[in-house]
Formats: sequence, structure tokens, C-alpha cells
Amino acid sequence: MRIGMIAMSGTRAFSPELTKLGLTLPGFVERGKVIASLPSLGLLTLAGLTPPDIDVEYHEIPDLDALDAPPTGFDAVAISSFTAQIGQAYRLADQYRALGIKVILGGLHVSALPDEAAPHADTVVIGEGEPAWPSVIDDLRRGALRPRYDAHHAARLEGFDLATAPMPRFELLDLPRYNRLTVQTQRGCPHCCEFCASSRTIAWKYKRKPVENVIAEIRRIKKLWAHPFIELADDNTFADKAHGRRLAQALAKEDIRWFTETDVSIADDEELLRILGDSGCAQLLIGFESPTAAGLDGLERHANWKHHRLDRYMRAVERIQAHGITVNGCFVLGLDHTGLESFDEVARFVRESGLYEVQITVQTPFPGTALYRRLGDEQRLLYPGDWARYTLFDVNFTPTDMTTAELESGFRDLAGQLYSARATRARRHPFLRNDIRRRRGSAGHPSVEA
Ligand code: B12
Repeated sequence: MRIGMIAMSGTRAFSPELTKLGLTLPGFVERGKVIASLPSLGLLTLAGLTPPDIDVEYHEIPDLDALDAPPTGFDAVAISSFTAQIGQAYRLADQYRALGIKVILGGLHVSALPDEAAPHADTVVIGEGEPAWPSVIDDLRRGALRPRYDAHHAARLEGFDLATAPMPRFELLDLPRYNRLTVQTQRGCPHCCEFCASSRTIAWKYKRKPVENVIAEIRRIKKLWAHPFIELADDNTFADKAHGRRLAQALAKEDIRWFTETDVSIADDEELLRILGDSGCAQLLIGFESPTAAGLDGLERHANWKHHRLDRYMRAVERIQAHGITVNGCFVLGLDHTGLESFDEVARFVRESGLYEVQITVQTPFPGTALYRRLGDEQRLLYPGDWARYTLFDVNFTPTDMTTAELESGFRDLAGQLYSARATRARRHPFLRNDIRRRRGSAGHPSVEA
């Protein structure tokens, strides 16, 4: 039996103006090139759970319309896609089914809207893939695939334990095509931000992978690629400080460069920052979301956590970067109760904080999120179902304190300002002169931009 693992792997913006702008702004182009070559860790993980007598091939489709013919010769295909490319994933699924190839669909979008996906698939997997995959394979072999496998249900009963997570099959990749590989050290997040569309939407309980397993994955990668750059595909790597310290200590011994996402509370833990400073950590991506109380109020739904942290934002950037770790600060435009002033407020925070890097996105109500449900109830979704617009850069809802057109043009202008060659150089200049490079040099790590 032969299974094709097909990753819909494009990065995109729907609006032609945004695409054009993205292609011309130096800061944007650089990050775009880096992330555009990440593989699907979800599919590599499922490949790792597939019995060895089944042939598995891994393929990526960045744009179905640019492809003459999809890869074929399989008994079944497992297709993974996020929201923005799901329309292409459904079209591809229809093509495979027309050829008599069984189609298995799963992932974040399909888990949120299984009824939408079902007409395009022989089977739909809801939730984390690992608990469902062995039954999918057994049933596939017997020619008795069920229309649906609900891992949400299974996870609620038994709870999928990351200590039992399989080794992803990195060896399926055509490695020279990638500039970094991903490893997941945990799933979910203890916070509950209204817009969060990451693995929290399928892993309701925050859970960590044992550090030994993470290191085993990194060593497997190092067998294939001596000095890899690793991106941790986590929602919030250092939410649990004790686990985070153990992880950072272990990573420090691996002589790798790495990047991850976490929350601002990492700045409270001097000990952890010290370990990170010498661990090969190139950059931390932190969701500040907004530099104002109006933007943050109510955004984290458990304890209004981000709102309470606002007065420590500036100091946090300074403390983290003082340890030789650059910060990529993320801001969301179009949050409720923020108006035209928000564009300047973000620009000012970026300037005054000394952030090395910045990422701006438009608030996006991805299906499966609390934001999607609320904006739906408030009749504020502009293009429900038109998923190609769900890119984080295109506006899909009616904002509260400006018009849709104002959000679109304000976002474009802010991107133009922040990612111009001049602004990008100005942000990076202090780090080129100062200690970040020196520290890296003395730690013996190769110099790779995050
Ligand atoms: C790596 C990554 C990418 C890579 C993706 C490589 C790939 N093909 O998977 C690249 C750079 C290409 C990418 C692109 C984009 N990304 Co991205 N990306 C991530 C990131 C950082 C990690 C994802 C990851 O590896 N998770 C770990 C794996 C193990 O989890 P998983 O994929 O969910 O898989 C599990 C289950 O979902 C399930 N599963 C998944 N697929 C399948 C398939 C089958 C058949 C089965 C049975 C099960 C199954 O089993 C897996 C194991 O449990 C996340 C943020 C984060 N911190 O998580 C954002 C994230 C996934 N990206 C996001 C977005 C918005 C985008 C872009 C739209 C950005 C843009 N404007 O271009 C594009 C969209 C691409 C598309 N195809 O639609 C959003 C997705 C929200 C959503 N619901 O769509 C996220 C959550 C970030 C965010 N800000 O919210 N991204």
C-alpha cells in the first residue's frame, strides 16, 4: 500500500495590493523567504505513526493552480491544509477521488468545520491526528474507512499524551529545499486569547512533550543535517517556566540555532533568560497584540492576562534583548475598540521599545475560534466561507472603531513604514554593532538571521 502525504504549503495574501507590497518590502520579503519553506510537521508526524510496510511519500503543493498535475500513484492521500488554502485542498481532494484514490482530510480547519470538508473526502479526522491515525490505517487496509474519526472525543476520554508522540519522519523531506525544520515541544497554551487559531483549537489541555523526546527529535534531524536551524512549532514554549528551563538547558547542549514563540512573562525569569542567552536561541516571537489598554482589554479570556501585563511591555523587550536574544514583537490591527490612532501607537511602540523585529497582522476570525463565533453572532463577518481571504493580512470583518477601508489602508501604510529598508535597517543597527553578534560569535554558533 502507498500513501501520499500532501501538504498545502503556500503563504499568501488575497488582496493584489498586499501581495505587491509584500513582494517589495525588504523586511517582509526576508521573513517570507524564511517561513515559506517550512514542512508540514503534522504530516511528518503521521508518517512516523504509519507501519513500515506501507510506502509513504511526502509532497508539498504551494499553489494547485501552478501545478500541471498532482503527484499520483497512491492508494490513499492524507491532505493537510490551514484555512487560507482549504479551497485548493478540497479541489485537489475531488481530483484524487475522481481517480479512485481514497482521500483523508484533517488539520485545524477541517477539525473546525468537518461538515464542510466531508463532501470532499472519504474520511475526515477531527482534532489531533495521532489518536485517530492507527484506526484510520487499519480501516483503510480492510477497505472499511469510516466517514469520520473524532479524536476530540477520544482525547477527552483518554487524553493524548505527548510522551507517546511518534518520531516525525524528517527523512521523507528533500532537505536542501528547507532553511529550517520544525519540532514541537508542547501543544496548546494556558492562556485563552479570543483570536487564537493555533493548536489550542484542537488540544484543549495545555501539554508538554518530555524534554528527552524533544532532544531525540533534534538529534534525528542532526543525523540528516549537521547544523540545523530549528523552529519550535509551539503556541507558547515558555509558559511553564520550570519545564522551559529544563528545555533551554538541554537545547543549549545541542549546538543548534533555534527560534520560538512565547509570551511576555519570560522577561520575569532572569535565570531562564540567562540560559537562553547561551542556548543558540536566535529570536523569540512574542504576541504583544496591542500597545494600548483599549486593544488588550478582554482579549485574553481567562484572566485578562495581556491587559494586566501592558505596563511591563517596554521593560520586557529591554530585558530579553539585553540577554542577546532578539525579540520579534507581534501586533494585531483592527482589534475591537481600537481606531485610527492604533496604527501610530504600534509604530511608536516599535520605535521606542527598540524591538529588533516586528510582525503586524489583521485580526482574523479563523473558524474554530471564539472570535469567529462572536463576530458571527454580531453579524460582523464579511466573507464567511471565502477562506482564501483568511490570510492574517486581509480584512474579513467589520471593525468597531474604523471602517473596513480605513483598516485596510491603515494596515498597508503601517506595513510600508515598518518594513521599509530604512526602518528595517534602523531596527537592526544597534544589534549589528553591539553584543548580540558578539555573544553569538563567542558561543561558536553560525550567524544566521532569524
Ligand atoms: C509551520 C507553520 C506554517 C507552514 C506550514 C507548513 C505546513 N504545510 O504545515 C507555512 C510557512 C507554509 C505556513 C503557512 C501559512 N500559515 Co502557518 N503556521 C505554522 C505554525 C508556526 C506551526 C504549525 C505546525 O507545524 N504545528 C504542529 C503540527 C504537529 O500540528 P498540525 O499541523 O495542526 O497537525 C496536527 C493536527 O492538526 C492533525 N493534522 C494536520 N493535518 C492533518 C491531515 C490529516 C489527513 C490528518 C488525519 C490529521 C492532520 O494531526 C497533526 C498531529 O496532531 C503555526 C503556528 C503555531 N505555533 O502552531 C502557524 C499557523 C498554522 N499558520 C497560520 C496561517 C494563517 C498561515 C498562512 C495563511 C499565512 C499566510 N498569510 O500565508 C499560511 C497558510 C498556508 C495554507 N496552506 O493554508 C495560522 C493558521 C490558522 C488557520 N486555522 O488557518 C497558524 C495557526 C498561526 C496563527 N497565527 O494563527 N504556516
